[in-house]
Amino acid sequence: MTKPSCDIFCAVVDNYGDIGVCWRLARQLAQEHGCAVRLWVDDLASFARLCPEVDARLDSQHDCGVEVRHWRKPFAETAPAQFVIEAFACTLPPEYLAAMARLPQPPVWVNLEYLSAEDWVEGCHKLPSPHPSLPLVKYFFFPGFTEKTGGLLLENDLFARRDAFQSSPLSLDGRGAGERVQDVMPQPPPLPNPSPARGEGLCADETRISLFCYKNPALTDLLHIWAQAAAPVRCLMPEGRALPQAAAFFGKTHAAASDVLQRGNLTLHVLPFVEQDRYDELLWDCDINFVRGEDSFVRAQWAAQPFVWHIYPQHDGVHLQKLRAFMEKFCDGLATEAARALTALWEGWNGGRISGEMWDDFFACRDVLRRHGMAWAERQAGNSLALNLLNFYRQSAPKP
Ligand code: TRH
Repeated sequence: MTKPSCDIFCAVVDNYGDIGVCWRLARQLAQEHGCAVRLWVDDLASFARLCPEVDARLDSQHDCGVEVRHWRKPFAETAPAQFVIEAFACTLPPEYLAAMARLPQPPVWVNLEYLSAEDWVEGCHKLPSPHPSLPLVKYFFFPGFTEKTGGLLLENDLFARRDAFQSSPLSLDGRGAGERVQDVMPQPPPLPNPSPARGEGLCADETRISLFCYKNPALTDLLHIWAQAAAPVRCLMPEGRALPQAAAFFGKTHAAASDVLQRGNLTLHVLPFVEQDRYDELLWDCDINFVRGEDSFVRAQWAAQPFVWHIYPQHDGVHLQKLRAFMEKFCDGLATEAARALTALWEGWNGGRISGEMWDDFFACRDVLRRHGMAWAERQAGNSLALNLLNFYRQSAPKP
């Protein structure tokens, strides 16, 4: 099998989705497919939040089999790789493009697009776009949820790790899964004794929910609903832009990692931003996950617990079309009542207003949603984005 050298270019626009996706892809191409991967990132400080091994001061370093390079302007002279992946139309450095064009056999060049469940994606996947002045062709590569798209990023061993994590009530060192996740917090949180591991101890009827979202007027509604819930709700919320709003609900002007806030039946733990693999564990350990953007949204699907998606908001409202396109695909084959409940809550959450009824209906369907989510994850797992990219390279590269 050909194992091309590969350059991935990532510009961090805002948030963590761009680098989150690129880092995941880079690791997979290197570790699972044996490619020599260079990942060019313009903002190493943001990268270091989800990969603490990254030293933001270094121009070049190696992590997880990937050569991480600081993408500086102007761009130092560099021999292009055989396979060039421009992430999310970040625009390659002109010096690098010129070097590509000078090669007798230019690299295979794709633009990795944002994920969307909309139908038009199938028609645009792999379309060529000739460069206006250089002898180069770029291809659009669309991740997606159908066989005619590029698929999704999924590590080979992820389901095995997830299942082992979820099925072992106690790890080798004798701690429950719940406690392992609590490790992400800098200090042990004041959890009720004995261990809060799922189904054990005092909190057998507690619902554990991770909450990763953008600023959202519906957040206050949601916290109210949980505070008044009949059974305890333990919410795990990473630090971020939505946190001040959550803090205000508890009468605080400020909250930070390791704070524990309490109101009614709701306990909210503020988590630090953790590295990517730990974030997966958090999703596996929760009964319900609120996720956002692109990468955490996909990870929640692999976690296969009921989840609520806060889509990245766009000014012109096109995100709502994307939201509905996904809901339509995801709800295919789901029992009518559960599909209705999911649609109502997701619409409300993304529309900035939710009611207790929306939450109760969704919550009541959680077992159906879990089974459906598991089947959905199994189906989607068959279409690997990393593998599809490599196959595209193999088909497109000049034959020796
Ligand atoms: O950070 P995001 O809002 O990123 C967004 C979206 O990708 C959006 O589509 C894009 O247009 C915009 O950026 C520019 O959400 P996302 O995609 O879920 O990325 C978050 C990443 O952070 C993901 O890889 C998971 C990771 N993460 C951690 O590693 N640790 C954590 O503690 C948390 C909460 C997330």
